[in-house]
Amino acid sequence: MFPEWKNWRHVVKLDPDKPADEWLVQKVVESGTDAIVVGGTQNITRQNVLKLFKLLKPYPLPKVLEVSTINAITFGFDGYLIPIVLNSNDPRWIIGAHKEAVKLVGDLMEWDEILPEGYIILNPDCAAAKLSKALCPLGKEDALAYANCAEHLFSLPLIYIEYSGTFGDTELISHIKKGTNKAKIFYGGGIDDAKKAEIASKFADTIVVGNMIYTDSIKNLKDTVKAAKSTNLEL
Ligand code: 1GP
Repeated sequence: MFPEWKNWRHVVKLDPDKPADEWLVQKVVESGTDAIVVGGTQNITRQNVLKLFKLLKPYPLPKVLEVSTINAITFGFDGYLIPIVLNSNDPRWIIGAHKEAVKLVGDLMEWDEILPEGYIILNPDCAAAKLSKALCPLGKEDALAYANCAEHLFSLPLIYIEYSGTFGDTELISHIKKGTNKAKIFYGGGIDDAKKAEIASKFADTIVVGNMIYTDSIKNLKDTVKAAKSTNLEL
């Protein structure tokens, strides 16, 4: 079963392409974050995913793999997130790669370990936007329309507002949160201190921190967790 995820307020995303060691993993685990997502866009190989998995294995925290390439699927995680890039201009990232993966390894897949996520990528400069040819930037009405398609047409349980590398437009995030009801809203991008974590946690069910782990800002990690957990959603 995919771990219980709907009450997660704070998640750390670890990139297999970036250096990690026991010290870093311990910092992440001790921060009090709700879960660890292993995922990235560039140079994701089975080897570097496995390396991270081994470092994380001793800890009981939920560990899920966000699958961006079939070549790096590694068994043993507690669950698997499957991104569907709603605003991609290339069907490969909406259904093409997924269909190929299911054709190849569908027989081995435990479907109840899988959680699909509807991505809306909003920072045109991030690697995922370039790779998926994301149609962005977007106005808040277009972004909400994608989110509404995700929940009402495709019944996706999770919408991921992705600003990777930069802090997003909080009015847009709030607009999506207020205009959706069934899907949970994940937000990621540019969070590196408690203030940004607090602001994002007002509008997103779950905040995702990534890059700060690999910079000096890791010293703020615990505070981002505290901020996320002590902030109420503004509805
Ligand atoms: C990346 O949304 C996450 O997929 C987090 O973004 O690296 O900017 O924190 P940052």
